[in-house]
Amino acid sequence: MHTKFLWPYLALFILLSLLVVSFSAQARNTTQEYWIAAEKTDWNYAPSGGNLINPENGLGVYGNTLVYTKYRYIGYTDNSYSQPIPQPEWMGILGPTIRAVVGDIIKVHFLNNTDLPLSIHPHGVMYNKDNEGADGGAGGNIPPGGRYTYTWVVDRDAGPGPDDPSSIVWLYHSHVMAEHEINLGLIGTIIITAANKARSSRGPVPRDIDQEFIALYMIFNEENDEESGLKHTINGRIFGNLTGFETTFGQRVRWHLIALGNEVDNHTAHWHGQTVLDRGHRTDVIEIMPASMRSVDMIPRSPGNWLFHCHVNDHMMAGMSTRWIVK
Ligand SMILES: [Cu+2]
Repeated sequence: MHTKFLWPYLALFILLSLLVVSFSAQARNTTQEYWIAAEKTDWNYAPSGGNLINPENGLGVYGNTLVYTKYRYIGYTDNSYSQPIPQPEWMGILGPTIRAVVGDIIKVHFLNNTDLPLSIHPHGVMYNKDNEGADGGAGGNIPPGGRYTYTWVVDRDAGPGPDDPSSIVWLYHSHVMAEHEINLGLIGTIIITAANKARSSRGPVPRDIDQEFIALYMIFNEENDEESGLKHTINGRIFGNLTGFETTFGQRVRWHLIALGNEVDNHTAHWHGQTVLDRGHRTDVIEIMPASMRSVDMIPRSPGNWLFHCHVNDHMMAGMSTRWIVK
């Protein structure tokens, strides 16, 4: 019984256990904090004033009116809500992207700077009734001028499943009168990265990916179903007016595709020049329906100025197209 020889090993074992426990506890307690205001703004569906896909065709009836009042989620640097966080041009009308890693806590400090009661209702993450942002909980109806801090838990069930890529997309939107507020433009996304696939807790992006894009396919209804007011958009822009989907040859690119809206919002997102990998399957068209959330990967193989558009005939005609550029 040479117990005295065991003591150093036992001490080392205890020390290592403590390190593992404290490390994993730390990893699970990262809080991702966001300051998001809802604001009323003018929105131009085609800032160039023209059809950038087929200039000779013009904008048709969809060009009759281009600027409408929208409500948007705007991200700020802190609780003074004075410094908006700039977004890439390709994000269009989308609210700020909330990012977290499985194990994190998300805190969203919401300020309703509009004239309507609003909320933020997340998909995917775990919440209790007061943090649902809908349906009667404390965060379900924030009056004009009101503030609320939502706390969401990014548990295992909010992260990528066994067949998913290393990050997946969830929607968030206002949910007092959801159908009305979604059409107003109160839409954003949450991207959750798997725990062991993130670059770091401060930058919760997947390390096996170089670039992530988000594309919302949605028909905004501006004029009570009048055709001229049915704006067939990608991220809130029509006829190629969404710019900035730019990448370089050989980059590892992930596309997070979402749709929202009505029964006409059945979209087939199609890339020219490239295929995508969808959970092990190759395709160049991804079908999305209202509230669909899909994440697919590509490594661009051909430099070019390529179309990225909805493949539904009526939607193509109505301007649900833009370009993605491979340099
Ligand atoms: Cu479509």
